[in-house]
Amino acid sequence: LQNRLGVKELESKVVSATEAAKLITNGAVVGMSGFTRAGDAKVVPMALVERAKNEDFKIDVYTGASLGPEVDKFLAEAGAIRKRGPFQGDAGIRNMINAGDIMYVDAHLSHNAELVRQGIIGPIEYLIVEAVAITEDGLIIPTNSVGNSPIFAQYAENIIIELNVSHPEALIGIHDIYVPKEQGSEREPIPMTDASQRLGEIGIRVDLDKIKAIVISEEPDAPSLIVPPDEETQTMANILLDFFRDEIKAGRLTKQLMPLQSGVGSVANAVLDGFADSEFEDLVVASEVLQDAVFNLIDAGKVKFAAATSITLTEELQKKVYGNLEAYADKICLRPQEISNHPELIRRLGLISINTALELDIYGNVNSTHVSGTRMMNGIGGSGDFARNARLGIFVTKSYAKGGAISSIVPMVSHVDHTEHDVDVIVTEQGIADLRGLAPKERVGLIIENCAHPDFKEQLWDYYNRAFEATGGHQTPHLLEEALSWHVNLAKNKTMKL
Ligand code: 0RQ
Repeated sequence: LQNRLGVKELESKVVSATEAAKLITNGAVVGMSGFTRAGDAKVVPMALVERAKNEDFKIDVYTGASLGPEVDKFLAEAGAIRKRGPFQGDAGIRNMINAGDIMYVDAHLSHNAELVRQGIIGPIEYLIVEAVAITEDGLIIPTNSVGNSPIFAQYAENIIIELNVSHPEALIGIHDIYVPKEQGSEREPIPMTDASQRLGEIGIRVDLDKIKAIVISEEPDAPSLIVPPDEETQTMANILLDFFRDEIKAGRLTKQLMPLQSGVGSVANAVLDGFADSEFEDLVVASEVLQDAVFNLIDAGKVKFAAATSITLTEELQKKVYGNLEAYADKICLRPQEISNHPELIRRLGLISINTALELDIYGNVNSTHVSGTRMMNGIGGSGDFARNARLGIFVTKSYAKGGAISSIVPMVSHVDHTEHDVDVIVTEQGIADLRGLAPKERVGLIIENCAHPDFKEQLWDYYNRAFEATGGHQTPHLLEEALSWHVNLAKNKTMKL
């Protein structure tokens, strides 16, 4: 513990999780660490679950992104969450959100920090943050994610630290904590022109008087749920790699490409895996989550630097990477999500961003969040931060879902997360549609012919042709009474096939 708790006076703050959990007031707004099941506070939330079983207890929970089961399943199912933001990815809390039991604010992940600064989110009574250490000079060193913890720490009235000794000390030095000042005259440009630049301190500087409790923990993170590439995700990866090759031939990219961002999930991971046996080299990753593939690419000498706000690994890779973190220390960096996802930096660095759609329409609008327009899946996460500001905003999805009953390409999306203005390229296992510079009516043929599943092509053409006819060729032809009929058919007959 000596190495982990550098400020002697704080030793008196060490208490049990139960004691710490008692500090939080019913009805409070609570910030928690954690981003995509990495670096979450775990033991204090589980003590809150116990509290909620015995008394009236409900709080608003804001985090970096999705958490493991402690909060997004057990705390939710204990009825202890009134409102949740800005991202989740667990069936437990998802079902409660869609049953109307929990209010959910699904937000761009770069936006939270400004909302905290403005007091829209808050007042935050407590931040519960997982840390690997508190240094002698009082810096809180987060574990394997940074998320929103720095901004929460700045604005929260109080802080509870879960000092998790199961995380390797080698994490110390990996973080780069830089927090922009208030908007307005105080705000300066973020001085980063290269994704590997460090701008801030190795930990979160806080007013030590705010630290009300320290709980020692050994709970490991819930491992990442990534499934390995299948034939179709592999095909999508190959299509994308060929697209990058064409961009190099056209003189728009070099073999180093541009810094890569990829969303969480199997396709994103498969795409990155695909670089391993390719001619691309000296790649830079500037993403929000570093999944297994990034570490494999560092090992293969393909990735020279990788920055993000979280490291989310499968159990097997967790063992390998954390057992040998020193080997990666000069090649990785974890930043606050306000920085990893900052529009200013995404645009300046010229990112290539790859995110996932649930469905998209014949004009290129993308729905990443709402199943059939009403039911929340996970959330927009960082996909909007990246897609709108990237040099190349790419969306991937299989062309069908649920065994072929659902077409991922529909006449009109039932919810829009990424408008046609933010979507440059679409990839399915069928092929690719490069929409850059095209008018809506020019996109239709590419999307249907290259990306739609063969079972739905005729149906899509039929819709478009009749919409064109009926509107006399409007900018974006639609039959308003029919535009969502595929979703209605799905609800009634369990298929989008007419
Ligand atoms: O459900 O497993 O029950 O069959 O959705 O779909 O194809 O396994 O793909 O795991 O990558 O998830 C968009 C949800 C895709 C995810 C989404 C059903 C499908 C399956 C999952 P089953 P897949 P993935 C990173 C940045 C948010 C935006 C983003 C996501 C399940 O990638 O949440 O990228 N992205 N953010 O059957 C009904 C459709 C469907 C459908 C698929 N059209 N209708 N169900 N499914 N298409 C995140 C962060 O920033 C933190």
